[in-house]
Amino acid sequence: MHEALILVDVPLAPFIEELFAPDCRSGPWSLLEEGTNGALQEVEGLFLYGHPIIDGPFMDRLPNLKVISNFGVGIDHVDLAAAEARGIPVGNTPGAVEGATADMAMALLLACARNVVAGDRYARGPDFHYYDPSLFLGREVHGSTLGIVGLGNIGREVARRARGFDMRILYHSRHRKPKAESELGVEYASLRGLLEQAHFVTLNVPMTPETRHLIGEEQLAWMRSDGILVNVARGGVVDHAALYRALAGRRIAGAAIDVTEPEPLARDHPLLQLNNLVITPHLGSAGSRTRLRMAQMTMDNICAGLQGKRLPYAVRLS
Ligand code: 8YV
Repeated sequence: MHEALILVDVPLAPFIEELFAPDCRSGPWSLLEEGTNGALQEVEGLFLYGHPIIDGPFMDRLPNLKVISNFGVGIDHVDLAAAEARGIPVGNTPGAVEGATADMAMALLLACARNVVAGDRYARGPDFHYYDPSLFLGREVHGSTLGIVGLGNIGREVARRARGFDMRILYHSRHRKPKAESELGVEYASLRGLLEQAHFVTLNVPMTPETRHLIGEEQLAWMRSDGILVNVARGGVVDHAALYRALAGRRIAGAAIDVTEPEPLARDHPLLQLNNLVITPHLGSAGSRTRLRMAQMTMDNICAGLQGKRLPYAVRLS
């Protein structure tokens, strides 16, 4: 039986391995460095877990590549125009990650607002001898103002959750969204107006040339001094050097980030030394149901692509 070789960019988790179609075998990314031309010719699919850059020259090294299937919705690392020019379909996992990623935005927001991480360390440590009502005073989330930057599928899910916390919700996006405004009770604001008013700012934009360093020195200066920035989008949306300066100088109160650029950051990166930063290792979609659904969709795209069929979850050039 012909077994299609699918390259995977990081070792496959066992629950994903189980879903691999019987007529597919996975191969390690190292084949790209070590493999002979013959071995590269065997590659028919890419199963992308992390965010390796897949551009035209990369695709040209794999002359029999039939499908690129991304485990996740953000597809900024794949050159879609180059894939289209070569007739290689690209798939992702729309609809699978939005709820879990919005959950994570709220988890980070709450953790940062209410000192959950520092409180956890203290409660386990040697200094906790008696209850002190003046310790770890945070900001109440309920009744505060939330600013959502990017009211796409994830941003809307964040808004739904924030309503349960009785928050006033501002949003900023390229275009005003009157339907969402009435459905979700959100108010449009300019980016500056949003940053100046919101106690919490969540970033929910895709990574594009326009959103690179959308939040830099100037935008951080617009934020309230008691403001908290939450990033569950892509690390590149925030200028890390500017964020470091804003946090270290207490220009803003805190930040909670699930994504960085690069990912992971160098272990001695100065951001990692700050105690007003909460950081997690890109856990946005890391719910077990969500990850299973993502794996199924990624494999469904692979199977369709190998058979020359339309991908069930195809990414289209916009
Ligand atoms: C994935 C994500 O975990 O869907 C996305 O865009 O960033 C995450 O949900 C990630 O893509 C897998 O590396």
